[in-house]
Amino acid sequence: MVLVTDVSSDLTSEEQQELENIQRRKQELLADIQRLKEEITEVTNEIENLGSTEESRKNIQKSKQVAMGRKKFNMDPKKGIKFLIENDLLKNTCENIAQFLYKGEGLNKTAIGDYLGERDDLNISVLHAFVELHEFMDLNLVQALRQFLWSFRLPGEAQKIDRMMEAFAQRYCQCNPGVFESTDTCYILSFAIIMLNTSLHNPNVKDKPTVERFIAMNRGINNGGDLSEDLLRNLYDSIKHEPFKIPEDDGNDLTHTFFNPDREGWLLKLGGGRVKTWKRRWFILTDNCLYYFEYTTDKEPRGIIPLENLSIREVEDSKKMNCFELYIPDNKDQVIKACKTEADGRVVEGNHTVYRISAASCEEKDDWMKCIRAAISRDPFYEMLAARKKKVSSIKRT
Ligand code: 4IP
Repeated sequence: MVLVTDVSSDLTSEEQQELENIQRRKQELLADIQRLKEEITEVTNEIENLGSTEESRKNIQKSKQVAMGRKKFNMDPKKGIKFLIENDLLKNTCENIAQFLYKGEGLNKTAIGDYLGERDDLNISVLHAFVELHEFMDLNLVQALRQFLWSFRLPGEAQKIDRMMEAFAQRYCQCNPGVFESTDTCYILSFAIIMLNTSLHNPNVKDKPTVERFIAMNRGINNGGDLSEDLLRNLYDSIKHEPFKIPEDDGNDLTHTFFNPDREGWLLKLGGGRVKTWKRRWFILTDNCLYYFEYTTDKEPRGIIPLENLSIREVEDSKKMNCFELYIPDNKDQVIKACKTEADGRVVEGNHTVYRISAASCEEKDDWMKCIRAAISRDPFYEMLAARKKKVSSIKRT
């Protein structure tokens, strides 16, 4: 066998690419072989057990039911847990359910996150038992977050994130007394780290924060005092050298996003170019964004307008009725952050300082404006975070 790594430095970039493809295919084949081996072992076991004692037949039956319970859980976490409990496959205690989720065998991490984020008393108790299973003693905050954020996928809803991160901060402080003055400090710093991870590793973020900026951003969060610079530097370096490994969201693609819109319908949009033309577009309002498509059946939008920081107002237009506009308050010349697809398929940044839109009737205009207003009302999560920051920085230290 040729030792490919010895020659890789002499290869052209095409050869290098080809080599990487071969290596990737090899990995995939190895994974397939491993899977097949596991299946063969499973089938062999089943064959061996066939016709054997009553007990082993029961075991086979049980493992089949557990597999079914896992599938149910992945489709609907609450139903899955109910099924497992009703069939005596899982004991009905928070500790046992938490253990089952913590082991996570065959479970989808998005489903685990959804279950743990629910507001019911049982789910909240399971969340606490789940967090207790994590051992954070002598781990720095980044190491603890790595472990925690890999054990499930954080759901998108503000209240859920808040509950889960609160439970995390409590557990971290319990395992590491004396590191932070309060759990709020731990909570806020955890978010600062998650945001730092995005800023440093998301290629779309151009302005990468320096360690000095990170330190400055976290002034006063330790109940009015500062955290040690060494601690913050360590955390910064750790994230810089190794980004968080976050479980893939197995179902939350664009199709999923468009599945449950706040509102959708035809509207006319005024183009952003030099020659202004009105185009009929299919608009979908969901997840705090406005998407527009050429046809209702298109999979890819022609444009996406994130609504964060935008305002909406009614306007008169000399050519069209029932118009409204999206704009940046107090900054009429600033271009709105958005993206659009060019005729040749390239995705580029938008160039609108306002988006002028016309609805077919006055009722439709009012309804669109109402829905968009509701969507752009400020992100509740950031408000919660801001409130905590205010709280910890205003505490007078004695
Ligand atoms: C186009 O006009 C369309 O109105 C585009 O809208 C618009 O892009 C273009 O603005 C504008 O020039 P013509 O088709 O007459 O050339 P859509 O993408 O919905 O087709 P926006 O930014 O509104 O999506 P510029 O700024 O890309 O030129």
